[in-house]
Amino acid sequence: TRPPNPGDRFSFGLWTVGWTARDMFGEASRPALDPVEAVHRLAELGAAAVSFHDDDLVPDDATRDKTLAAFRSALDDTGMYVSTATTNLFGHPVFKDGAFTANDRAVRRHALRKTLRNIDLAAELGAPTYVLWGGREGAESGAAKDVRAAFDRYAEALNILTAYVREQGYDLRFALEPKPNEPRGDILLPTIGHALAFIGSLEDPDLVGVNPEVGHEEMAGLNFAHGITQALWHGKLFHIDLNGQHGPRFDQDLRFGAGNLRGAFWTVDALESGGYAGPRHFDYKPPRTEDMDGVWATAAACMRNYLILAEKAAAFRADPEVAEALTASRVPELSEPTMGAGESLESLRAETLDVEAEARRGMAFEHLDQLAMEHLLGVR
Ligand code: 3MF
Ligand code: MG
Ligand code: MG
Ligand code: MG
Repeated sequence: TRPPNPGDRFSFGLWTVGWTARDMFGEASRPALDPVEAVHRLAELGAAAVSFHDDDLVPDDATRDKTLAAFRSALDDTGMYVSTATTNLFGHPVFKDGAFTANDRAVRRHALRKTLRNIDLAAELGAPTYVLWGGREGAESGAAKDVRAAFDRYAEALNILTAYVREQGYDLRFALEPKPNEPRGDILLPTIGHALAFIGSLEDPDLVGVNPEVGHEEMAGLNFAHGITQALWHGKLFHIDLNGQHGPRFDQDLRFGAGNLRGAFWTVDALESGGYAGPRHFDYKPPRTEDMDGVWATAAACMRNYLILAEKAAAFRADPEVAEALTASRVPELSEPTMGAGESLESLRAETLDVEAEARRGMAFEHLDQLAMEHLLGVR
């Protein structure tokens, strides 16, 4: 497999390689990482872009201008760009009951202020997408959140933000990132499907899409490749968070390809053959066991695993035996309209099907899946 290059459009959150590995039970196991160093190291590894939360890059007003100047030079020196920006609306305890849906109106207004400010920075830095992960928008108990009112406020916030972007003439779209739980017991917009339905009720739905994360859907036991394919079908896959997860448990944020490897194979297949044109963005956490060498090893591995899987998926799609197996499984037939041009309901009603004979016919999916497995295992 060839090394990654900027044409692959790989992107990393500053908070991924920069995670100091402080967790629920333990202190940080790694030192803080300067965003400038992150940009240089990721560029050397073949990445094209970075993304950031306001607080990852400019946590402190006193040093804001200096930090931004250094960050811009790092981008200029390396040719890296900013693929997305987002707001940290979860770290500070002021957001303990949420941001756009906090019960406390003053907190909601603070969250909007913080977001508007970072949208200006995102636009200045040329980010095409602004991600909104509502990590604290949720509850631990039933009566604590008036869920209908919360959706009113969530939509109100999105309507304000989309109107602002239109007014300013920014070339920026929003991507909502669903997650079922963690850090809240239950988070609003828990899955891709919930987010897509919500977007349909906004005032400016064209400006809003989704940023699904592998691990988040898999935490809910869902099929990620199916989820992103539905998002693509709706024209709503604006961005993606790639990582790894071992089934429904805490958010593991493993490097891409770790955890559910077969899911990763179908994810890459869905992206590569589904017309996704955005950045291949990694949102993962190098495990707490790793030192900085281990961090860079995981970053390189995310990209390498993607490229390996893209090769495997392409080989699977190009294999003549696979083409035969797909036909035997009648997969291409699903692309034919059920009612063809000129066919009437009358002709449909006039037809009969030998249901017993049809029912006896196998679908041969297992053979097809075995071919995929053998491509993935490298024996074909
Ligand atoms: C949490 C996440 C977030 C979001 C980020 C927005 C810290 O599980 O996935 O990462 O991705 O806030 O992009
Ligand atoms: Mg996540
Ligand atoms: Mg995660
Ligand atoms: Mg994420």
